[in-house]
Amino acid sequence: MTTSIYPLLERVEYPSDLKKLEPHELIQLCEELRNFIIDVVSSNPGHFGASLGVVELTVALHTVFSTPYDKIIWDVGHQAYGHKIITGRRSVFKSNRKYKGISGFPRPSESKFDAFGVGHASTSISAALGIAVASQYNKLDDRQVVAVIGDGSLTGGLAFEGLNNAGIEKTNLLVILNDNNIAIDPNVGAIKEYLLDITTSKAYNRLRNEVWNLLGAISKLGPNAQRYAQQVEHGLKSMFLKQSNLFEALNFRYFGPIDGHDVLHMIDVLKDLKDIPGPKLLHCKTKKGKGFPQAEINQTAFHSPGKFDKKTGKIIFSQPTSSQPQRYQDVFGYTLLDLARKNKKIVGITPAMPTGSSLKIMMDEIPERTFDVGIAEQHAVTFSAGLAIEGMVPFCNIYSTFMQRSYDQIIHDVAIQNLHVVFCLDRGGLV
Ligand SMILES: Cc1ncc(C[n+]2csc(CCOP(=O)(O)OP(=O)(O)O)c2C)c(N)n1
Repeated sequence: MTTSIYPLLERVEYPSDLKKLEPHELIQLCEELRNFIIDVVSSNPGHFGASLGVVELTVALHTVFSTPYDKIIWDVGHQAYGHKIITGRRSVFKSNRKYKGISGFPRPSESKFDAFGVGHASTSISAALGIAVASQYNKLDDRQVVAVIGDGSLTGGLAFEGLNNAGIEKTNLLVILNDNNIAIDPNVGAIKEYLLDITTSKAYNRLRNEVWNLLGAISKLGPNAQRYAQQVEHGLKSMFLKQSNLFEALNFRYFGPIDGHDVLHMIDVLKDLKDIPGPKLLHCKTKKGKGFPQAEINQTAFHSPGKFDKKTGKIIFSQPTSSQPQRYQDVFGYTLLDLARKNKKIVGITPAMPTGSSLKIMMDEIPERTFDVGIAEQHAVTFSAGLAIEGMVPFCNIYSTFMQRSYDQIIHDVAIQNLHVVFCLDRGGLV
């Protein structure tokens, strides 16, 4: 008789099966789910580190919420492999990203558990808000709607347009901030520093813990006491936190930061949050690549590593060999560096893709003339226009598919003003 290496995972076809598991089994399930992802993605390449980082979050969400009635919207969707595996697609997961196989991203046409089609960053909050408002209109008042967004995707303006709107809508939207302090390359910008500040601020966390404990203690006394506790908590937070917390200032109730790898604690917290009305944000700290040492250390390479040896972590064929032609992006990167050495007005701009676009080659040698502006293609183009109008020569490098975000900026801010911005598009193939 052979024993399975995934005894619990094989019992979980759908999220309803999670609800039958004991707490210690949920912990083991997370380990099996993680190993299953490592096993399959090492030989059938795809996104990797992001899914490992949200294993516990995925299990906690599907344990607490009643999907597909409740809606989980994954931002970008490159982290949703665990979600796919425990929502009926374990047996076909080996066909991930293959011809006639399943998609590497959530697709509503593929599964009713995929609440929204994704791929481009920063859409989750707007989409979730739309779903929440429509659900309210359709009298589905008990439906829970959750957006899961990474700290990288939060740098996109669209995410803030969503937060700004959600803060005045009376829906019970829950935004989960999956904060791992990295996008593909290290995350950039003031928001990143802000998130680090609130994670490490002792005074802030003491207040947060006191409020949270108070809420927990009183809520055990019954529904009226719980409502009272929520008012107290809200009052306290309004008083102390509104001016010091970005999300509170946007009318969100901010919870956390919590350990996004403690599945049982997350289940408790999510259960509590279910009963708290209005827009809420739960700040979870996670590690990208969690559980696979090489992916934890080299997070950029293991974002989407291609094939790798699951025992040694060695990436197979990640670099071109001498017999292979140089990669398009490297020709671009070295050529730009060459030009920039000769012309001091040249600057390089990338929206969060320094490694992917090889702008990193110039960044390493001339950091003062290269700008990673975050996942913000619209801003990248208009920022370039501003540089150009002052006589700089911006090389604005954007993957072709993400350039779609900036059409208006290309026309309105660059072309009509006849500004000298050099656009460099790559990944223009058939995907
Ligand atoms: C509009 C857009 N620009 C760029 C990308 C490429 N991209 C895919 S994932 C990613 C990083 C996302 O970072 P984060 O949201 O923090 O998630 P993590 O991978 O860290 O879990 C980027 C830049 C994209 N998907 N969409």
